[in-house]
Amino acid sequence: MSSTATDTVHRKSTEDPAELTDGFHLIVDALKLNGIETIYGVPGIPITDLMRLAQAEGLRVISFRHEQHAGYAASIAGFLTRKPGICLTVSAPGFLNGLTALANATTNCFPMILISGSSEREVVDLQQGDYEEMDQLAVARPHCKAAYRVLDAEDIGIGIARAIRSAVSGRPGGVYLDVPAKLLAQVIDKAQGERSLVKVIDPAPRQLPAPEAVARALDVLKRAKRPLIILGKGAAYAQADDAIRALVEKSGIPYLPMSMAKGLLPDNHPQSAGAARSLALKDSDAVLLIGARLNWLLSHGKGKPWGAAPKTFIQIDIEPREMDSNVEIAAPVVGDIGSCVTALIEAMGNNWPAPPAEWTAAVRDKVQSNIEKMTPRLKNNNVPMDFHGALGSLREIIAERPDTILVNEGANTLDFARAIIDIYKPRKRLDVGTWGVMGIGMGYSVAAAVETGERVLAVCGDSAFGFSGMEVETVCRYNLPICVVVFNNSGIYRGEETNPAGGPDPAPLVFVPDARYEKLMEAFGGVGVYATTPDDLARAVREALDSGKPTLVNAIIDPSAGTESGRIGNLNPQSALSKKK
Ligand SMILES: Cc1ncc(C[n+]2csc(CCOP(=O)(O)OP(=O)(O)O)c2C)c(N)n1
Ligand SMILES: [Mg+2]
Repeated sequence: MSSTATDTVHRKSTEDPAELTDGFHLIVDALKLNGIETIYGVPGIPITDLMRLAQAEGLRVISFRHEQHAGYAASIAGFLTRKPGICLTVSAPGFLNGLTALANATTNCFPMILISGSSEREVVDLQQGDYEEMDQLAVARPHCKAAYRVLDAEDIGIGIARAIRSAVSGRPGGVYLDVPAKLLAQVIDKAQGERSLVKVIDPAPRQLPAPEAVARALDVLKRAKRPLIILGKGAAYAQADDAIRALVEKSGIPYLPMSMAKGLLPDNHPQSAGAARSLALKDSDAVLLIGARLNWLLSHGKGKPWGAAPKTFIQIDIEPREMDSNVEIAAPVVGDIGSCVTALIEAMGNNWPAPPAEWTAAVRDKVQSNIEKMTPRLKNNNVPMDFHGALGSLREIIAERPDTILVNEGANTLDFARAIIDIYKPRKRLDVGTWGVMGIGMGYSVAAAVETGERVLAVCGDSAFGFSGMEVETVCRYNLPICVVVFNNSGIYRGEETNPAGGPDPAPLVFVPDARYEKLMEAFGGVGVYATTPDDLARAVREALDSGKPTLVNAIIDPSAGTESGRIGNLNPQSALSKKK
């Protein structure tokens, strides 16, 4: 390849430069041809000029302080738009920083393409110690859906087309595209370059379910005495909002939204079983999963949370291998969610029987009593604030402004916010997802603001915020309408632990007490607020959402209010020895 490329450069360099193009231009042209509008990344050798050119050519380029956050931004852009989010990084360390986000995107089924510059193949492959040397393609491969490298400029068009189709078709995920420095500088004939570009036609083709699979699913559902629908983030991704709502309402079946599916139907919908999750899982006899996997978040479909009653599962998913992943799926429905849900609605006909009233009433009563139990706690004015008091005021703000996108990370801060803050519209809640990863806060917030133009409210634990805190500079630099609320309980889970050995070092879970996070935002020209009461907090957040100015509210939370690992403390390994102490 290299001699051909060198020959090409040599031959072409004698011609009129107006007749020539290069790898830099072809990448930008290929992305634009395929409707890509934004690139998230961090510049440096060898991709600095690529970022410059992308901006010059009219793409929006959002330059971050750390590639992981650019990667998270790209991945959530993919979730929100169904187009692959693009993250651009330098070689080895920049690539590795972006790789966490690529792996997270793949795990969460978000379409994303990580494009990384790489060093000279001849040197890398002989391990001769090049600048930022790494066999990136091999490192990326296990962490994404597909990984490709382009070596010839005339293959850029097909390489990008392949990356796009791989990211968005079937089950979406992360794709890695390796672009060696030499490729970027390769010069070829302009007309030839233009001809080599590929516009991806129908990048995520619909996949219709088999009619017999639909009939089987309805048969199970019709016979159920206590049916339940579970909506996963795949259902939110599908953008089949009307069809999903129609199916739920036509069936009359109680539904449970997974965290990022909240808002597909408003959380105050009469069929929502959200506040009666335990009862719904335990007592249901037939469960229709729509874009939700039976992974750890649903206790693998078995064990205590699912109760003793036998369950029959119906599953709608685009990935056939998802079926029977953890338990038997009695009625697999394989296809894209929009097509599957529409097929179910059509096959239900006009006389679909409502589920037994005994069941729907039991769920509704439990929802009602749990909400009544929680309501007074949300109105408390304790100082220092507890999670309920602080989140009670944010809950009202989201109810007033349902278009606001809520980004949420932390342990207690996450688990309480998920339960307390109702969401009213689809794709308005973005959180730590399948891995429960800390650090998505600022990356997701930036992309949510950039991609939707809506206000963003990021509610982050103080530990969670720390993972991406430096990106408040990015928020200020692009003047994005993001209000960050740091739930400052001075630590991970709680802020009052002491060093058991009694030495001068603090315990590993606690931070500097009374840290002034709001000054970080002020350092870059944003608004900082120190809030100690629910009223202070509500006032500051309303002001921020009115003005659209980058704002950080440091919400002081009682260091003793949280619990170990939030709601998933049971996942901490416990040996018989540690129990004895
Ligand atoms: C990348 C990553 N590193 C570490 C963890 C482990 N972890 C889970 S929650 C958490 C922080 C919880 O503290 P905070 O965000 O302050 O929430 P709080 O419970 O105090 O409200 C950490 C470090 C993780 N989930 N992801
Ligand atoms: Mg904390």
